Amino acid sequence: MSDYLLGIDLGTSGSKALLMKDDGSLCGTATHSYDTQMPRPSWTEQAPEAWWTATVKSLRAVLDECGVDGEQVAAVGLTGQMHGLVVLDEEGTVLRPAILWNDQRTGKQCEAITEQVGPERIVEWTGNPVLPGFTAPKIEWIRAHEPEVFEQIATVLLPKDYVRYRLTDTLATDVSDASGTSLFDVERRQWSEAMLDALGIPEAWLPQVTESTAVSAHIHREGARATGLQQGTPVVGGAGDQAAGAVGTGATQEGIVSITLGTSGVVFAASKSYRVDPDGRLHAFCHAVPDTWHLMGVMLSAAGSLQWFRQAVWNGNSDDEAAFDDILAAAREARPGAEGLLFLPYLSGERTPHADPHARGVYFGLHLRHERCHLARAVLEGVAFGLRDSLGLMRRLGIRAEEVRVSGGGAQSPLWRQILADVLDRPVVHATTPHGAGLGAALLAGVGVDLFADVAEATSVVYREAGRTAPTDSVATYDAMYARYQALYPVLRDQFAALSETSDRLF
Ligand code: XUL
Repeated sequence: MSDYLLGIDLGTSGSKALLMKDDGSLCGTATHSYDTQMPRPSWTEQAPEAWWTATVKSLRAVLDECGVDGEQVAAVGLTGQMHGLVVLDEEGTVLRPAILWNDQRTGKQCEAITEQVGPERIVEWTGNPVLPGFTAPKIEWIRAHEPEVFEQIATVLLPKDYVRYRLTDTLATDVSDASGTSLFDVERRQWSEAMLDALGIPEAWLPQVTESTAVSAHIHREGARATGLQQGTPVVGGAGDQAAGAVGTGATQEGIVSITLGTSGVVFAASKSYRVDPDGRLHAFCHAVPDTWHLMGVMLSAAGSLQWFRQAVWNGNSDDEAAFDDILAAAREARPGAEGLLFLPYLSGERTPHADPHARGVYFGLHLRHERCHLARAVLEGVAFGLRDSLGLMRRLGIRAEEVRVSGGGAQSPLWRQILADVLDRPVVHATTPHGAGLGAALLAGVGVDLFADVAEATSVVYREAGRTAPTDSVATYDAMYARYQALYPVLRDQFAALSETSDRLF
C-alpha cells in the first residue's frame, strides 16, 4: 500500500527529507548539511553536487529510520531555498557553483536592468522590482564577468529543481519559485516573454512551469537507483520554501498572516487576487495553491542575526546549538527595550522594507551600562522591529491580519514569541510542528496524487495550534523604541553606500 508522502527541503544549510503518512502523522526527518562558500564578503555559493549528495543521504536515512520501502512512497514534493542560479551546459553538466538567494554581488546588474527596462515596466511584467537576490541579475552578472561560462549555458534552474533534474531527468519548476526569478509573469503564471526579450535570455534555457500541486515528473531509473525510491514515483511541482511553509501553517487563506523566524525572516499573506505593492517593497508571488497569489516581506537576517551573535559575540562556536539557550536566558535578564540599545539586523544587506545590498548591521545607542544580556536582547528586538516593518506595509495594502502565526526555528523560543507579540501588539499563535517547508512539500505531493482533495484539506490534517502569546504592557515601550528604529535607516542609507564603496576598495 503506497500511503507515504515524502517532502524534500533543500535549505540553505542542508537538505532535509521528511516522511509522513497521509493521515498527517510524521514518520521522521533526516537532514544532511553542506557548506556555503563565500569567495568574497557578500557572495554566497554552493555546489549543486553537494545538494544532491546530501539529499540522497537524507532520503535514504529517513526511509531507513522509518523502516519504509521506496515503493511505499506515493509521491514526492520538493521545496527549498529560492532565487538561486544553477547553470547547466547542453549535456546537463553544472557550469559553476550555484549563486544563492542571499548573495549580494548583483547590485550593478539590478541598476542596469532597471534603467534599461524602466522600473514601472518591470513591475508591470513581473510583479516585482529586480532585486540583488533574484535570479535574472545573476545571469547578467555571469554574462558580464564570466563570458566563457555564459556562452555554454543551455539551461537555467532554481536550486530545488536541480534536485528534481537529478531525480527525474526532467527540467521543471513551479509557479511560486519561478516568481522569484524576475523572468516570470506572476499575474499570468508563465514566463515573461517581454522580460526575456528585453534581457536577451532565450526561453529555451528555462524549465517548464507547473502549478505546485501538479505532477511534473517521475523518478527515473538513475534517481531510483541512487535513492531507493521506486522508478515512476510521481514528483509534484512543489514550491519555494516560503509558499511551501505556508501550506503547513495554513497561510493559504486570506486573514492569516504567517511569520517565519528562520535564517531569513518572512512575513507572508495569501491573496485570492493578484495584487502588487506599487512601491515594490513587498514581493508579489504566485502561491502554491493553484490560481492564488501571496505577498511577502523578506528580511535577510532574522535567526541569522542570532547565529551571527553566537559566533561573533557569544562564544565563537558556530556548532554550539546549546549556546542559543544561554543567549536567550541572558536576553531575558535585560528589560524590554534593552536599556535604549537598538540593533539593525541588516547583516547581509536587506530586502524588505529597504532593498539595499549596502545596508549593514548596527548597534545604536551603546552605553557603558550595557552588558551582554542587552546586546542579546537588542538582536531579538531588532528582528521583531524589522518584521513589524513588513506587516505595516501589508496593512497599507489592505491585507487583514486577523491571526498572526509564527513558525521556524526562532519561534520555538517563548521569549522571542513574547517580544514579537509585544512589538506587533497582537497575539501570536504557534503551531505544533516545526517542520515548515518540508512538511508543506509533502502535503503538496499528497494533493498531486489525490490523497487530499485540495490544499486546504491537506493543511487540516497537520495544522494544530500549540499556543498563543498575548501582548503585555511592554507594548508602549516597544512603540517608542520602534519609532527610533524606523528613523535610523533613512539617516544611514548614504553612509551604508559610502562604507560599502570604501570597503570594496580597502578589503
Ligand atoms: C524568499 C527567500 C528566502 C530563501 C531562503 O524570497 O529569499 O526564503 O528562499 O530561505
